[in-house]
Amino acid sequence: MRIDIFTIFPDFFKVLDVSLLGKAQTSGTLEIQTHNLRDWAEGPHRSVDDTPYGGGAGMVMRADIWLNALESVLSSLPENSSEEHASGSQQAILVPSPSGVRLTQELAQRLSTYQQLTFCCGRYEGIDARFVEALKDQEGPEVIEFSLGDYVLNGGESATVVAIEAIARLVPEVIGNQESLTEESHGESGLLEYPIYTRPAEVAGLGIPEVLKSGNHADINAWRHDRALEKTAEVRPDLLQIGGKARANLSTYDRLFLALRGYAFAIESANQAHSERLSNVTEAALKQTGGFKTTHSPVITKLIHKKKNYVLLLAHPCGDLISAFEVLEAAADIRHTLFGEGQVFVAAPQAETGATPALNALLDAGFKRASNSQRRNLRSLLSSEIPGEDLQVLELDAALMARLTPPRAAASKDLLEK
Ligand code: 6GU
Repeated sequence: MRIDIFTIFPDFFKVLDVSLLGKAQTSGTLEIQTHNLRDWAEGPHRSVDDTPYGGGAGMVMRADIWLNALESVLSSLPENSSEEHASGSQQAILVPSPSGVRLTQELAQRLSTYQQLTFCCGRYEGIDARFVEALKDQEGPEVIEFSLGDYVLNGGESATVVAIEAIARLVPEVIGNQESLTEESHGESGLLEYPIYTRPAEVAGLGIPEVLKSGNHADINAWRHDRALEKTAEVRPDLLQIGGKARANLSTYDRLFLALRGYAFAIESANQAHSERLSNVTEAALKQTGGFKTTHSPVITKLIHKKKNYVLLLAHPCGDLISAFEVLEAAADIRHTLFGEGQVFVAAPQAETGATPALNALLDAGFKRASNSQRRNLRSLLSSEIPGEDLQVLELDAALMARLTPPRAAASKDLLEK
């Protein structure tokens, strides 16, 4: 990959000569060229800026100087033909700006397949708008104004270093061990990364989770998955909401895991009436809980400690848990109405397929211990509650139950049993 950087501070980019990116440059995997914008400026001061039309604070970088600079360097590079386009040999011009599109892992991933990238580091109040406008008008490389986040930097240099690091590390050969890329935060699952540990076994009185010393990889993966879910729900609940990156990958288990920890989810539904009812419930739940992170419900805590065998998930028409609260209420209701102690049923509507076969299968498979009248009751309760909807059953063995049990439930166990 070739990278060209235009800046009035070429020295800024010496940081790219160290560590992995330095090595990649030495080996030839990465070629980084910096260009001093002042080389295209005229006059004794080689000034590149002027005062803004319309007035206002600060100075604006001149579009003509920028266009000349890019033209003289980019014209010497190989063309961006459509054939190359198909084979991934593309070019892009990247302009750091607080008003650009967000630099995400997806964007970094896409750009890492490009052959050549040009970064244009503006300073002061930015570059005359006609610079980007003219570039977009020309037939030539794709132009992307990008931003790191909702804050303002003094110039594009530091943002460019960040972008280059995010992009270049995804170029094969730049990072020796490509496997280390698969499980990190913002990776495929969309979840944040689980915590990691190394020797010594004790630091500041803190030990290592036992499971990580067990050598049991299934257990270790399960533990890591659970911690990734918790961490994401705690610090980035937006990733789990509609449109969030982790949303589509959430399994039935994941949804239940999160619901039991009090994370309520917004709802999407094709059915207007249903959708409204569910939204009201969710809203109420969110109000009661002051956000996504809710208190732990005593109802579910009690249920969890009753050593039950099954969880019945009544999912929403679109497969979502309605809200922790509705789930908890339904769980308590169904259990009290229909079953004896020793089983827990967590409920929430769902509807990709017809209800009846699924309900029958559920009753046959999951509720063998229920009496016929209990089954009839369940059937009518469910069908009045969620007409025509499907049901999902999660059968819990002891191990799954242990994973699902929220830590605070464990802590308050004694209290609740009294
Ligand atoms: Cl890419 N540039 C500048 N100047 N400020 C920023 C930014 C970029 N991203 C966030 N703030």
